[in-house]
Amino acid sequence: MRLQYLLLFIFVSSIGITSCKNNSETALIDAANLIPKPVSVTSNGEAFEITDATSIYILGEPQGATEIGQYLAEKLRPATGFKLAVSNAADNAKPGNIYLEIKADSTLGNEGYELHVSKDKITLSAYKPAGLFHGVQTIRQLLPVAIESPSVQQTSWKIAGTDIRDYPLYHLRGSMLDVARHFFGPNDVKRYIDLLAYYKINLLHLHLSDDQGWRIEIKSWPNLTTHGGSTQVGGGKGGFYTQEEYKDLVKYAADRFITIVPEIDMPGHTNAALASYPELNCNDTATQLYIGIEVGFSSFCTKKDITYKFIDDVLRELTALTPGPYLHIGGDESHATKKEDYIPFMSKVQEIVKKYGKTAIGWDEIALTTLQPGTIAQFWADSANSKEAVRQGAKIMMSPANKAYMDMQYDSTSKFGLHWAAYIEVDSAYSWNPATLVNGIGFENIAGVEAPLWSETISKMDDIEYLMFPRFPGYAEIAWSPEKGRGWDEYKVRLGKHGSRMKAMGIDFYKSAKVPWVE
Ligand code: IFG
Repeated sequence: MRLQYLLLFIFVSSIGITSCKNNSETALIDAANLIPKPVSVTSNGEAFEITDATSIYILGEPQGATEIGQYLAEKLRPATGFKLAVSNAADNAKPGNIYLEIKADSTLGNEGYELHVSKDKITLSAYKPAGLFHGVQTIRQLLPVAIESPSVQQTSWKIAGTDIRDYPLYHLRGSMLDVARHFFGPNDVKRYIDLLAYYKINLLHLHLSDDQGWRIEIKSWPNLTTHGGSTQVGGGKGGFYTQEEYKDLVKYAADRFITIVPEIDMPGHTNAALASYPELNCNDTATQLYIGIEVGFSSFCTKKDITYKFIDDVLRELTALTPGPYLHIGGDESHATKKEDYIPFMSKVQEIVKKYGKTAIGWDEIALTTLQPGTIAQFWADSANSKEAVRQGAKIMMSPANKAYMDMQYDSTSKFGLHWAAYIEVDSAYSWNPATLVNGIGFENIAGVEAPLWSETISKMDDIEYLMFPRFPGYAEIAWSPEKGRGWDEYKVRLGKHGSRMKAMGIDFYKSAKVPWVE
């Protein structure tokens, strides 16, 4: 009898070993759970291992690929402890290495890439450097979670053998950070940029001025920051970016293929400026600094010439700080500005933006004016405004408050956030299609998708991460991945496994009960 049990034990354990080996391979492939989901992913059953002998080679003419190779090495070195030298190579013949290549395949577009992982090598190719950069984010997500550790981890750095061809659905994929209600210093903004880059986002809209604070140094109007930047919601000390600090943020973002879009909100949401300069007020009397969270009570004096000189000076200095094509001129909630004054005002401001060679973006109320060719209307609440913008031939940035406002509470128990638009749980944040949400706004009318984060109720990076995650990966997927086949039931499983990556990156995310989290 004992012999039979022994034979049975040997048989069972042998199955265990083989299936364990197979499990480790399938685990590698499942470990991807890539977010945003690529256009096409096939596995080839192989696996590549990054070792201390692995180098990163740039094939052919670098054309900007070298910097991406160095970025990849910087992302892999802390957890692996490997040297990962970066250099040029004439061919990809040597096995065990990572090859990056810019190739003349325009079908990938400016941000697409191809990634081939075999047992011998990893080949990442793209039409432009931005595509290589996005491909690097995919490599990070294909590696074991431990790759995001800031210190050396003892594990085998295996990547499932896959062939990926990937490119974005929408051209503009963004987020907005409100640094006016509460000020966030340069290091917080750089962390925010790193998080955006990980999800293949290419636009960061900074809400630089509002009733509670002016956050960007304007040399021709210094009181804007010395006085207007001196406080914030709740009365804290506020703060602002010097032009040097701001230039550093613009470069940090650009190095990660993210364009910064600065917003000076006007004619409403302007109390910080009105408190800084009496002459900007119709009664020549400066207002008091404001530390509450009401909206719609302030307005530039649209009848005064000095108002337009002020705006010209501000937009001139901002243009010099903005290599990107866009200036955001706000235009929302101007309840203290008569409509007959608002319309010519926003027309004049668009003319100033055009004079400085930039393209204007404005909240959807801007459609009350005649829109300059190229002006983008940002849909946040009023579909009638956005349809008017479409009628004028303008493109729409989709930021529906009841779907994409990350400052909305998840539910009534959320420790931060508001709920005037909606409670937005993770499933609701994911389950919408920008191209069908508003009738009259179709795919061809949409410039992009942006998830704003207003900061009335938050003041620290942890608070930002609580509201931003786990909803933000879903917005990134809505903006990047094909709409066909996208669905919450499939996505929630990927997100559940992705939780360990967010944890490894030190993201303080809200553990929504809607998601089947996997430790
Ligand atoms: N609406 C205001 C924001 C902010 C927001 C908070 C827009 C365009 C409510 N304007 O959204 O300034 O207060 O959820």
